[in-house]
Amino acid sequence: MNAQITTSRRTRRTPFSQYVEDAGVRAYTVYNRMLLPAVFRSLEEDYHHLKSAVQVWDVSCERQVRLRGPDALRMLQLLTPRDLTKISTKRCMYVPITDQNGGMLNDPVAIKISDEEVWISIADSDLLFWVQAIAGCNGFHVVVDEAEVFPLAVQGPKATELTARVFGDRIREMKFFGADRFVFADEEILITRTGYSKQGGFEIYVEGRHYAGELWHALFEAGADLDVRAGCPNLIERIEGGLLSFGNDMTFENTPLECGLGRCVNDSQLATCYGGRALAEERANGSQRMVRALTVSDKIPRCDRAWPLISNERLVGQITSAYRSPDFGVNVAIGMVDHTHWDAGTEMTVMTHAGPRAAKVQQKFWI
Ligand code: THG
Repeated sequence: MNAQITTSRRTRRTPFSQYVEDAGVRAYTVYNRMLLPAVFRSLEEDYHHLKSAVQVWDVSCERQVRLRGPDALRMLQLLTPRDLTKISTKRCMYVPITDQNGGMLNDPVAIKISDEEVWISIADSDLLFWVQAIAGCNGFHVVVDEAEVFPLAVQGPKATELTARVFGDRIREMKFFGADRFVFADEEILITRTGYSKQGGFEIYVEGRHYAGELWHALFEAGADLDVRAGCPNLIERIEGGLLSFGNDMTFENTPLECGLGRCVNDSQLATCYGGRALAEERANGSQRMVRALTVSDKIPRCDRAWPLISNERLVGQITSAYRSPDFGVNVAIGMVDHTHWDAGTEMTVMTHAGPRAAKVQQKFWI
């Protein structure tokens, strides 16, 4: 493509956009109608740095769909096939949200704020409308809105050290998907041990815009000797790690079982949650297709459309994310593959928009 995307009021800026630009952001993408940095130096340079140091990410576009009222948790449990018994103010959960057919509407992180409040930290789809409609049409005692919250992620092998320097050593005691409150600038701030990378780290839920600048600068001052940099979710690292991207690797045409999220589909919920009946049937009969890690041969163009997977002149799936991995020396890819062709080692042809390439199903993701 030889064109640029332009910005306007619709491509919402964040409290950190100015700092991200001062740090030299080279490309943005749009996520939930908000700016999300995509590249700083180069995808490859950002990748090596993420895997060796620590980065601060403006992930304000992870919008918080907020449910407030006595029915908030009961309603959340109807929205997802995952059993929420273990959610608490100290533990958040990854919860696929399904429609009446079991199709994926979003794959957010759900955070319990109190007995009467939850935040759904959404991926890139308009979940707010679905949740508002369900609340409004079923008489739930819940008010649903988008909170004025702007998450900032700290990711990388040195993320714990940096976050502890700014928020205190209690950070080090948090478990994966733990949640807690920490003091900064006289504010109690929610932090979770989550983030869209396999390098580990935290997400800080900045409420309002007033202390955003102070926090950004505190992180960069505290991390100077750690080579902290502004960064962003890295396409290569997240493919290696098998982190799915909603709208790319799955849509409402896929179920969480097809997405490899069977661990988030609990039988106890299937009689009651939206789409539960379809999911129970799929579990009983077996899925028709599933997400797979694949490699692709030769040089490949940017994967900005689905690439058909072909075997014996038949369509057997598609690749939806792919990029050359510097560490593994192959093109790493994520695809959805029919049951007839999903076994590890199966070879087929992928029709990229620059021509056919050889594709091979892998046993697992790389990290
Ligand atoms: N953090 C928060 N909100 C988010 C994201 C995030 N909203 C948008 C997007 N990312 C949602 N998608 C994901 C995808 C994967 C994970 C989290 C959010 C993730 N997966 C773990 C893994 O695959 O290793 C395991 C999760 C589990 O099984 O419990 O972390 O990143 N706040």
